[in-house]
Amino acid sequence: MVKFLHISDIHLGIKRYGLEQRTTDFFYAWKSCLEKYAIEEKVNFVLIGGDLFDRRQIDPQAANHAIVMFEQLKAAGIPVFAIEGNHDQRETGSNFSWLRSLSKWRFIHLLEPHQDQGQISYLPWDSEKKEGGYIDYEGVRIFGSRWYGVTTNNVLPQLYEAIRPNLREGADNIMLLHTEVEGQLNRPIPALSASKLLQLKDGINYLALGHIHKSFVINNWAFNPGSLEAATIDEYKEKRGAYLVEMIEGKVNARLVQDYTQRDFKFFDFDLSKFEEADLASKKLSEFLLKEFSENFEKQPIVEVTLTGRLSFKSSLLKLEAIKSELKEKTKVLEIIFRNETIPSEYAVAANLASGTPRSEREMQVLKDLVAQNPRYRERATELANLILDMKRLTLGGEDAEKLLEALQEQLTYPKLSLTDLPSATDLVENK
Ligand SMILES: [Mn+2]
Repeated sequence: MVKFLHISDIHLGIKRYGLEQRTTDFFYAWKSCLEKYAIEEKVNFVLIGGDLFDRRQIDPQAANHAIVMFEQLKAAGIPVFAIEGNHDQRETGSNFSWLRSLSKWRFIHLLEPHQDQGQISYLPWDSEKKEGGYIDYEGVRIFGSRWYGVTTNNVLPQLYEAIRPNLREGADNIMLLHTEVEGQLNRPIPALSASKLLQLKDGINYLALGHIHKSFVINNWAFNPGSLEAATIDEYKEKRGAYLVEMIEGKVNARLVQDYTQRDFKFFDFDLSKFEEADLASKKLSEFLLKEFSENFEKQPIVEVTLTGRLSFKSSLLKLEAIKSELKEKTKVLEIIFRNETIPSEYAVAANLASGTPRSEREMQVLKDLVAQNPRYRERATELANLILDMKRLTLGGEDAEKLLEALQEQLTYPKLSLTDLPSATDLVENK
């Protein structure tokens, strides 16, 4: 039996929100995950499915973050088998990458197929040169690959043809692959089709995937752990982690483990519809957030506030920067991000009408929305829109001004409604 830890997309050296803590968050996720699930669990080896680093050109801190843990793994006698991802792969035409260097320095084994004039072949690990396409660890053979991007669909059959003669009889064969997989991302880029992927199943017992930042499993055979930390707020909401795997004679028992150090995120929606002006809205938003985070949080969360509703003022008038500073000063919140999903007052008129809506309905909706822009009349928007239409009809019917005024006064039963707030009858006639 072998026991191993499969991780991917660690993105060491990542920078977010200009916060030093965000960079170290990714280090702590990597450190705590390896300590808990590799060293304490006494795994036989660790697999890295690509994107160890967030970029090709890393800074010294990111190199430290990587090497500190490789030293620990080395001391524990746990080898690391890795491939490059799209973030940290070598530059086209260059023979150098940080992963190659780490491999030469004996921190990891970077597994790369040999490529000569477009022909892919696999060579066994050369412990002198510290390079190779596959490597044996006791009863297991592990194959590497590269990031092929949009060409993955074309390259995969060639890759498989190159692997096939090298499959190890009577052993468990593992392959590392950094790729998009069809159906796992809602992005309009050509992803690897599931049927192409399943071709590898003939001979490969465990496909160790990387690249997509959420976990998924295909046929208890292809495993994608997702990013260790959340690179975006949306990723925080996804199920991610590492796979702790036991394998006996091709039988895979993989467990997604997630109980390691990660930054906490909090989410709120805040509806701004009911505020007539920006100062009050800012004050209420600030009060709400200060109350929410008044207790001392052990963890310093990153907070995302989605602003919703229909605005009665320009959103730029909200004092978001001041709210941010105050919250960060008075509470343990690490960072606050505002997501503006409000409907600006100037775009809120008849915005959702289907094409082909009859003119009468369209007119009614425009009037209702115009009236509703003023919070004082919002609740009575339908009633007042009808009143305006009545006035228009009477005007077009040739009623004289005196009669119109009478009719208007009759219907304006609410004392707070003043006539000057309504469009004049002449305006309506001119714009018909
Ligand atoms: Mn990637």
